[in-house]
Amino acid sequence: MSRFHEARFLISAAAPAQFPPDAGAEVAFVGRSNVGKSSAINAIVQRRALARTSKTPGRTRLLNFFELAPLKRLVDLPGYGYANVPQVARRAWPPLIDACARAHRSGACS
Ligand SMILES: Nc1nc2c(ncn2[C@@H]2O[C@H](COP(=O)(O)OP(=O)(O)OP(=O)(O)O)[C@@H](O)[C@H]2O)c(=O)[nH]1
Ligand SMILES: [Mg+2]
Repeated sequence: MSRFHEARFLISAAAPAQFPPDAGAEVAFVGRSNVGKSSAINAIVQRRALARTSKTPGRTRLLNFFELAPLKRLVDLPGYGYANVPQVARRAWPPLIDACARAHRSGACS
């Protein structure tokens, strides 16, 4: 039984302005495409499809924020490296991932 039975999807962000308010604790999952970032989130909350997964690299295309409990969030990021998605979408990711990393370095998140 997961400790996080109230886990819920919060928002998909395509730009830093859409990130939830920077309060509380947040853990972001960053890594190459298809390594199992979204699956790791599902394993933590013990749900099959809270975060969407796929056998094909490039499944996660936005920053998906999940709330485990009030002010405790997980963030599922698009993978870097190979991704079977249009160039125009891929070019948007590095600045988004950088913005997320900067927010995490700011100290408000952990
Ligand atoms: N063997 C094995 N396969 C796994 C594991 N975790 C995930 N997978 C599989 O790896 C594939 C990719 O999983 P995802 O969780 O979608 O990977 P991701 O890192 O979120 O991928 P992107 O969203 O493309 O960046 C799926 O087919 C999963 O079933 C694991 O621990 N072991
Ligand atoms: Mg994913």
